[in-house]
Amino acid sequence: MNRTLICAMLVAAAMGMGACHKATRYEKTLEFPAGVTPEEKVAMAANLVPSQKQLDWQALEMTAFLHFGVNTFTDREWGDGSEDPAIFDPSDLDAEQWVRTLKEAGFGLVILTAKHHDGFCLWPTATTEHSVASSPWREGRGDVMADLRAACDKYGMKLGVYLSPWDRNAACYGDSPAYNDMFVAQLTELLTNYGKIDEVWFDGACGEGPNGKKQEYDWTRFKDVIAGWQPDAVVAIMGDDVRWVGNEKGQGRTTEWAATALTPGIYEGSTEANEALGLFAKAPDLGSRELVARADRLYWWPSEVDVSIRPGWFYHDREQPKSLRQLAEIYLTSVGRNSVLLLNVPPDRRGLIADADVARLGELRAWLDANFADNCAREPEGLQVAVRRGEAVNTVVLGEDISKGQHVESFIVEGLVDGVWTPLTEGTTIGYKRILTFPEVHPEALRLNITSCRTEPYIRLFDAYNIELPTEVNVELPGYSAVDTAGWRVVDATGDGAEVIFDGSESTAWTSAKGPGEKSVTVDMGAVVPVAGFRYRLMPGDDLAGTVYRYRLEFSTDGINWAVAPTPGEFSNIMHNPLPQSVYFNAPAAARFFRFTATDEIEGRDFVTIGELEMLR
Ligand code: FUL
Repeated sequence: MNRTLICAMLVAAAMGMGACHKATRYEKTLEFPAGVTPEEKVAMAANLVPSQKQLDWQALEMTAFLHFGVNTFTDREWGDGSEDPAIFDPSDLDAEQWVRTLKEAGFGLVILTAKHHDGFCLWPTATTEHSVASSPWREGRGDVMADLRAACDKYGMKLGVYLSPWDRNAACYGDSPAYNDMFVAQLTELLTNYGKIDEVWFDGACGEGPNGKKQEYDWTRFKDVIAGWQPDAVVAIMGDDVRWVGNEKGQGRTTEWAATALTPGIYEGSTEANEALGLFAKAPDLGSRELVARADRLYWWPSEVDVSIRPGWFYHDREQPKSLRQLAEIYLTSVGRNSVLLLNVPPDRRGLIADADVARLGELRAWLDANFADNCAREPEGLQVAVRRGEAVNTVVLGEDISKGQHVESFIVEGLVDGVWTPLTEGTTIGYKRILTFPEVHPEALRLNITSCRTEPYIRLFDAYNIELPTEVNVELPGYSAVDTAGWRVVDATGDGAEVIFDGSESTAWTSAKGPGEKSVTVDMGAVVPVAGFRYRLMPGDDLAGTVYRYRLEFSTDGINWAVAPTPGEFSNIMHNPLPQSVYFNAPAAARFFRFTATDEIEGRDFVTIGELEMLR
């Protein structure tokens, strides 16, 4: 009997005889008893299921982030905590505009950065003066969280909070018990004063406090506080309900197991457990059979893809939203890869979602509606569907009933084309939702041939569409261009071969000499030019070793007298969001020479790499 048929029969059997089929299910976590065989482990893994709140969260599919705070007004990505609260003064803040825009675009939950790494609180907290209460906005009587709560109630939107554990303002940060108390107090205010909270988002960033000591967070206590006040809230990243996918580019894995051997970072012993299995957040394989065989425990820890609609997480006037094509692709590589999309849409200095972003979200909704409204699969029979006569198909949407676990390990989708079953596409995991595209065909029917599975499959979704990706629109920044590099020459550099940083090639990069201390490169541009900003392009490829984190840029007209350019001096968040870094000055500097000095590599390595260094005019 062929495998497809067996699976179809099993599905039918499992569906029809629900009550007879009694498997022991393990909710959220599973510990293997000593002595179980790899096969038994796989069978147990098949019965690992999500908690109800994880299921509810997964079904949202699209959730939104709002990055807003002092960085919106300083034009930075990471504030350092020294910001004057007086700069927080949105002229026209309207949380209803945020929620209405997001709701219309199809988002079901919105998460506000109630406090980012700079420590500034968007609600009037009793724990610090570094909050909206000290700002001129609404004469210190405003509360962004309260406004957002009211708007969410009005539009039927779920609410979440991002509270950064890393706090660059709190004087007690680094004095671990004292800061943990303060953090718990902040968390308690947010969880008790703003109605139902459905997601709490903790980033794992951790630094040293003013006392020079590294803060040690009390994750168990934070988790208990949330469970006490908001038991239905999922806790993301530094929590055990929702897992960071591992990049900020909007890309889920093609093989994405929600049942994973990766131990959440908040658990004691997680570092050792993950090291023993060679696992880390970005690891390509988090749940294969081989891994399950080596693991002691598994977790239902599904993936969330967080990405910003703009290059940065905060609003910057000179940046543009991603194109519709990019957003459509992000949808396919997040929701379409067994993940929940968390798309950031940062309000601007008015306190409104920018017009360009409102328009783009409207386009995204229209694209989703136009492309995924007309399912031409009909008459499902087991793992086979008929296709409406004469219909063109280039996409299938598959889904497992994950309330029974995640089972499918590999599959082939075939189409009955001109009377012949022809392979159209294939994949590994399916999970909650999997979207696959292939060259257009006109099949009479489609069938799902599951080639490898953990116990039996439970397929709940098998749809077929003919989608069209939007044409790409050029998203170059208006008004800026790179200074022509003809005649440039390296005057001095920490290591040979630095000319490649201005060779205009995306495939070359300079690696400085190795050793302690700063690494710099000095270039003579041949003539004095007005420089309005600069762009650091990283080394090509995925290897981030050598990426510059902190730097200094200096200009000179004569190569003797130097002035430091007005830059933040830090490519904040570059380790997680390794995009080209563009920095723009308020006023152009006149320069013939520039000296770029890397003061810190992202992980303190003793060398740096530069793909390209462009001066902008
Ligand atoms: C990161 C932060 O450092 C970014 O600024 C941003 O908030 C992102 C969502 O998480 O780790």
